[in-house]
Amino acid sequence: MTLRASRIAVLGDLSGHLKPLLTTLAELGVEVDSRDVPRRVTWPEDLVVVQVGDLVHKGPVSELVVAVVESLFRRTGRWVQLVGNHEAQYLPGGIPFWQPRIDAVIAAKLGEWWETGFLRPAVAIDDERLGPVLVSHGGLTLRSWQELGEPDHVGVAAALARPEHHARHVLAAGQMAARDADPGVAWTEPHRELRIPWIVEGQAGRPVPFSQVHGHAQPLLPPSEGRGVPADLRRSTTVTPVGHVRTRTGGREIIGIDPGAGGRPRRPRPLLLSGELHLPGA
Ligand SMILES: [Mn+2]
Repeated sequence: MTLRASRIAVLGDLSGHLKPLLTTLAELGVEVDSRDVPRRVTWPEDLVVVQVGDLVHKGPVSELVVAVVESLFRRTGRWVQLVGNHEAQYLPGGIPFWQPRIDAVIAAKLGEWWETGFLRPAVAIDDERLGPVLVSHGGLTLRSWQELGEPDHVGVAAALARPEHHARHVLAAGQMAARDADPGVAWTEPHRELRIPWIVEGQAGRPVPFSQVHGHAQPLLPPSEGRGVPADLRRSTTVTPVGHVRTRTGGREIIGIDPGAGGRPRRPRPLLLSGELHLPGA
């Protein structure tokens, strides 16, 4: 299915915090009748929200965030939910890594979302300014793209939606979970696993096929900056006034939008795109 929208608001990690979500929605013109799970929602016609995953853990109200997202989707149909590594822990084949676990009923809800296809590995966007864009939780590594047969952004989103690719290209953990394997999109580390290989590709004169938008971790900012950021990465990267981290390579951009919430409520500043949103398998 393809949706056209003049405002495709790509929203970063929420990490168990509800207030920052409600503030951001209000700024986008969404009206809800409650600070809890809304019963009535007034949603601007030109708006679609794509949330990049990590709804749960760290903050105080993971279960409530899941319930609010479900309500927004059911009442508007204009919410697209991607899978983060924190949701992945509750899915078949996901790696259990975080304690305490969320309530079992809500965890089962995430499993239902995955089975019905509401919870997605990635979506593709044709944006009026950026051109082709792939949106996922952590970003698609160069190696995964090559293993998938080097498809375009719509082809990647379609491939990742297929269950046979979930273990290797969606749920596999890399260095952030102290694993050696090349990570799937729910787990990609933003420096060495994502940006550096794509920068090398661009420097080699090979065209980078699409731009990417991801949440999951803040490139160049704490806590990952302490790991030693190569000069090439610093040179090609800009941090915008709202905290988006934009790295240029091969005529494309890799844009990190995780607000770095962690234990503190931080407002996810949406990246506003405009154009066509491709939803595989729907
Ligand atoms: Mn994450």
